[in-house]
Formats: sequence, C-alpha cells, structure tokens
Amino acid sequence: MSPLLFESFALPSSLRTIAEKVLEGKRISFEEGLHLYEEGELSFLGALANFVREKKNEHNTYFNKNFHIEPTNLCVYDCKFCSYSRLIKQRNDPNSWAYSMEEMMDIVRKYDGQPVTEVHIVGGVLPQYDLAFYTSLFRQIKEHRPELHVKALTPVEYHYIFKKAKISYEEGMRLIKEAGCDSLPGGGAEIFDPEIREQIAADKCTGEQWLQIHEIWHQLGMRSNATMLYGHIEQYRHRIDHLDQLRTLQDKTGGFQTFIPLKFRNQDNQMSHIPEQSVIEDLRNYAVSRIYLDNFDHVKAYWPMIGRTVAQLSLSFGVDDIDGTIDDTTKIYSMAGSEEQNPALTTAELVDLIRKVGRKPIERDTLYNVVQDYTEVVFDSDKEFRGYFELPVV
Ligand code: V47
Ligand code: SF4
Repeated sequence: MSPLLFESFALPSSLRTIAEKVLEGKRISFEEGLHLYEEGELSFLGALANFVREKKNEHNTYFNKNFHIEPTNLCVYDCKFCSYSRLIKQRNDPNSWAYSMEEMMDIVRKYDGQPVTEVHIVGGVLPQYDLAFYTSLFRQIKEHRPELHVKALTPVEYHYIFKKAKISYEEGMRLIKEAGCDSLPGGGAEIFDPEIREQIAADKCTGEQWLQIHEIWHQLGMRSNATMLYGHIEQYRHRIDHLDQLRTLQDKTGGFQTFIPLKFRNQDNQMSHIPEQSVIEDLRNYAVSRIYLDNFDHVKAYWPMIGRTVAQLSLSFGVDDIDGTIDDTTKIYSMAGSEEQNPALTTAELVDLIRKVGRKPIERDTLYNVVQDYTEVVFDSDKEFRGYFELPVV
C-alpha cells in the first residue's frame, strides 16, 4: 500500500486489505463493497476514491453545454418518490404540462446560435407520446440541427412504447437509432432490487428490463449512462447489488459512459416522511460508487440536484463530471426540493466552481470528446458571468 496515502489512517485490517487491492488496481468484491459502505469513514473513502479518480481522469473535471426538453409531467405511472409527475386525471392541475411537437421544436429553435452540444429529453410516460411521435421528434431535431447530440428517453419510456407498438426491444432500439437518437441518459434505473423497486416504482419496467434495453443499445454500438436513486428505503446491500449489476453489464458491453448517483429528495412526494440523507452520506456514496465501478470511466454529480457546494466537494470524493451549464428548463429537481430552484450557470461560473477546488475545467461533448480546455481561459467581462442562457422561457 502507498505509505504516503494511508499512513495517517488507523485502519482495521479488513479495510487495509481493501485499500491495498484498490491501490494495486484490483477489483473489490460484493462483500468488500458492502464493508466499505458499512465501515469506511469519510476521509478514508475520500482518499481511496480520489486515488481512483485521479488515476482515471487526473484533475480533469468535465462539463457540457446542454438544454433539456421535458415533454410532459403527466404520467401513467405513480412512482412514490416522484415530485414532478401528475397522474393523467390531474391534467388540469396548473403545475402540469404536455408539449406538442411544435412546442418542443420551439424549445430546440430557442437555442439556435447558442453553443450547446446536447439536448437531454426525458419526462413522464403518456400514450400519445408513442413510437411514431418520438421518431418524428428525433428526425425533426436532426433536420433542424444535425450536429446537436440527442440524448433521449429511458428504458421506462422505451419499454412502454415498444409494448404499445407490439415490437421487440431489438427492433424498437434499431428504429430509435435510425431516427436520430444518439445516446440514452441514465434515468429510470432507480434501484434494481425487485422488492424495493416494487415499493417505490411499481409497474414500470423492471431492473432486468432496464439492463436488457441498455445491453441491446450497446450492441448497436451506442453509448448510455446509468443512475441509481439512493437514500430512501434501500439498504447498503441493495446499492451494492445495483452497482454490481451495472459492473457486470459493463464488463460485457463497455457501453456505459458515466454513473450518476441521484440523491432522493423528499419534497412533495409520497415518500416525504422519509428524511433525506446527510451530505456526509452523499459523499460516502460517491466514493464507494467510484471505487466499486472500476470499469466505468466517469462518475457524475448532478449539481442541480445536490447544489453547487456539494458538487464542488464531490470532486474530492471520486466525481470527475458535473453535468452541464443547463438552463432552467429542468423541473425534476426543483419540484423535489433541490437547493437549485432555477438551475442555470454560465460557463464562466461553472469554470470558476471547478477551478476554486483545484481541478481542471474541461468542456466535453456527450461522448467525452474535448470541446475546450478552460484551464488557461481568462473571462474578462462580468457579462460572461451573467449573460449565457438568460433566454426567454418558451
Ligand atoms: O429516473 C425523480 C430521478 C431521474 C426524484 O444521464 C429523483 O446524464 C431524486 O436520470 N429525488 C431522471 N431523484 C433524471 C436522470 C438524469 C439526470 C441528470 C443527468 C442524467 C444523465 C440523467 O430522476 C429519474 C429518477 O431516478 N428522480 N424524482 C426525487 N424526488
Ligand atoms: Fe413517471 Fe418517471 Fe415520475 Fe415514475 S419517475 S412517475 S415514470 S415521471
């Protein structure tokens, strides 16, 4: 073991053995992952996760310039943690919306001339947003702006629309690819364990189906992300089981780019009685995820959900990506009680956050090609700290 890294830790032998394995680049087992969650204290986990982070990504901290389209928050499902969706019978609720194709294209056109590289499309599940609708939307986006990366929909939507269209997952994913979908975001994974999933997200696609759709997508040569919703009724063993299933699929396909832990937020949902986890637990979770997922290149902290300060801290606990500049078009977290009510950061502000914790800010595209290294860039006007993305809301 590196004496410099760990000599100040009074470690029990079980943790020392795990640390040695990680420092030698060896994979840790399910039991060892569980042991880290149960016994690893914050600074130890942070040091170990930071070792892995710097070995894989040095000081690089990635972000991208993206915007969101959330087609609707009406949904046929009723996930207990979801603060954002409204059931179809609540369609007259003033907080519900369902955009037409033209309204979605208006959102895309709003960014004409803006240096965004990605549109992230995700929302509720409704019968009218079927296979024909989404393939037509992807085609229209590509016709309008061919170079814009379309990161769209999760296995939750795909499972529903392919079933409705009476086609197999294989056939469906092929059609989605042909229509212009470039990658899948990581949503809908929640927790794979069937007993926990049944309690928080009954009826929608199972964990097995989620993994199956990603596997088929990867076999088509495409990339995707993975998430885990944590800090509700699950136990550490359910988290390790989730990470383990992702690690196994990644061994098989290599198609995942980024893992994104999503902290359960408890405002205005059916699980509001469950207290939110502490920041300490959030940082421990980033660290264990980074250590366990040895075959994932990137771990992302989604700053609109955890806030800017915790996102900065996370960069010392295994995280190397803090998502995008984002405008305020995402409502998933502001409606769930996030610190960030209108999440928007200019490039200069995001770069500043990253630099302040001693890391290298790098703008990437969705596939991690470097768009611009901001290490030496000087922002010389206040306008750059305020101007970008101050756009009218459609
Ligand atoms: O699947 C819903 C989560 C996800 C709550 O791939 C909640 O780059 C916490 O997947 N508390 C959708 N989480 C968002 C998502 C995502 C976000 C950012 C980047 C990427 C990416 C993907 O949001 C859902 C669900 O797990 N979610 N409600 C809540 N109350
Ligand atoms: Fe619908 Fe997704 Fe909310 Fe579940 S998490 S109710 S599938 S919008």
